[in-house]
Amino acid sequence: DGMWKFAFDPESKGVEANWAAGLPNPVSMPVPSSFCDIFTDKDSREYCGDFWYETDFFVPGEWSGKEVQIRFGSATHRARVFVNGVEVVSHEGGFLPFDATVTDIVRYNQYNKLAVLLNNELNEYMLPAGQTATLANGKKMAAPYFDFYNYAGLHRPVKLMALPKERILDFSVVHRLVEGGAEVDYTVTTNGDHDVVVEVFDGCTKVAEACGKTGTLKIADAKLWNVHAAYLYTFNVRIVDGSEVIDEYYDKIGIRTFEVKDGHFLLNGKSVYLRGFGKHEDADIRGRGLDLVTVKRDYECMKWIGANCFRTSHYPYAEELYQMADEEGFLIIDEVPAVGLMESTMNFLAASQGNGKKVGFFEKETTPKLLENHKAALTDMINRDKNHASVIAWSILNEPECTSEGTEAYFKPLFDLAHEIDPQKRPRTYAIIMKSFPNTSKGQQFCDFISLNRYYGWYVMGGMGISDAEVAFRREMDGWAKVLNGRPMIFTEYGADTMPSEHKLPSVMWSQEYQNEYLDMNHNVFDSYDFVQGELVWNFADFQTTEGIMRVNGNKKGIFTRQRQPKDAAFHFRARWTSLPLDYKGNN
Ligand code: EVA
Repeated sequence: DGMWKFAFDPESKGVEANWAAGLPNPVSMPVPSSFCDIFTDKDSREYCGDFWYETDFFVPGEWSGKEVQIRFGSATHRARVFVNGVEVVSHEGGFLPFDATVTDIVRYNQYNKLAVLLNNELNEYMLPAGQTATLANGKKMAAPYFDFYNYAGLHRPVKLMALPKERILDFSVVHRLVEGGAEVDYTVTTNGDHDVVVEVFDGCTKVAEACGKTGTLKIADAKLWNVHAAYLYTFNVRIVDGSEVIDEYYDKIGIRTFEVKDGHFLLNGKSVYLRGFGKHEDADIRGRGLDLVTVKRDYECMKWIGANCFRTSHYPYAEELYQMADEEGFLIIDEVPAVGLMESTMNFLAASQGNGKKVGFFEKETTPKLLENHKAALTDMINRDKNHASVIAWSILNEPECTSEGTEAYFKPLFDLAHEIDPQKRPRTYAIIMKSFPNTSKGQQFCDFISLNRYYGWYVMGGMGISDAEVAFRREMDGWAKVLNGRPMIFTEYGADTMPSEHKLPSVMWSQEYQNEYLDMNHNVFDSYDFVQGELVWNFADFQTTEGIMRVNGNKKGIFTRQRQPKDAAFHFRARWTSLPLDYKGNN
């Protein structure tokens, strides 16, 4: 990380012109960050196409004999990586890590050149989906089918790693509560045949030990991981050859179970009512670049307000956020970047007209390609996040067009895949768009719990019409009651755009007073249905979107401003969430 070199490549000539050996006329660019909001001219901020990053790195001589890799936390949206002019890896998808093995390409005891060609164009068969328009002046412009700014760049840390040739590749854990403690089934993957030893420590005290690549660790009187009361053990894996340690890896694990049962979410067998937010990785200037200061502030705000859960709308976040959730005892619904699977730049609105805009997004020529990309992202997300105690569920899509014929054929393999690869078999869901009703949604039957994005009183019958909105809302809820079959429902979105500058008596839409009235109406509805087991308001904070007549320098549905200061609604939520018991509407 640090200050790298950067250049746009609008004619895509960099590969042929060997920019991998050094960029012509570069500017400096911090990593990690989005490049967009750093620039002061519009063409650069809105740039769409190929662009390059470059840096030099030193490889110590004593690393020779080891496996040397470069790991990217993410590169948005696609990347080709060159080391000393040689292409070493390419990757599609802007929100998950990948690495390049460069053992035989780097020069030891010398500086080496790393160049990365990125591209931020959108299309209909990659995630997230959208289009790339070309203006009359020849410039490309991103036309997202989603409501967040198409930030791009090296958004997460880039790490240079030296690893033993024989090493630990992966591990997974599954927890079980038993009489007098807990059992942890583990699997370790290595690339060799030497013995594996696994130990669990509580602070400095060893509490369990096992040998072999798979096994069960028995922990007497295990301290369980809980909401706002996270307890973490140290999980230590070693590959050994007699007394010699060939490789060693540490991680933190929280022992807990999570399941959906009889209309409730059970954490360690006890009901938990979810409360919190849909979020974004989004902040001033850095865009979607990882910023630990913002991450920490967000957790402080979420603790203050009494939240216990958030959805990583609309893409997997940086790993540092999950580690923090493990430590702070937050619950995460982890979402793959399957957003915009609906053909419209304001898809969430267009789709809500009439009975939903029907374009058959899952019946296109490109659908098989989209499905392959979707499976790859889902696999990578689950493999990355499967061991986090904080991760309780997988969100497999956000607001897809789920009323058309191809829905079932598209959904089934994805829901099956999530179950197959997740060792903990976490519950699966997707965020269901307005106007996809219990009788018209062809995807809801795949969900282990139902997640609704609803805007009654905002996009639907807002302002003076809010009393009618409540009637329509309740009518819809009565319909869902008939198809739940013991599944809980949560709200993954509800919210009202609110300008922090506006106060009005009596209220009008966009004022702080209206946001509170809107929330009261929604909460009244939630409170009158026992099957509603969670409320994740949209959004934690105001965030940047594409410019347009629907947005005032971004989406203003935040409960906090983009600078992470409270709107009036934050105090409203604090009063509600700190008074609702953890097992509100529980079965205990
Ligand atoms: C909104 N509605 O209109 C939100 C969007 C979000 O930002 C949605 O899932 O239905 C989308 O991305 O504010």
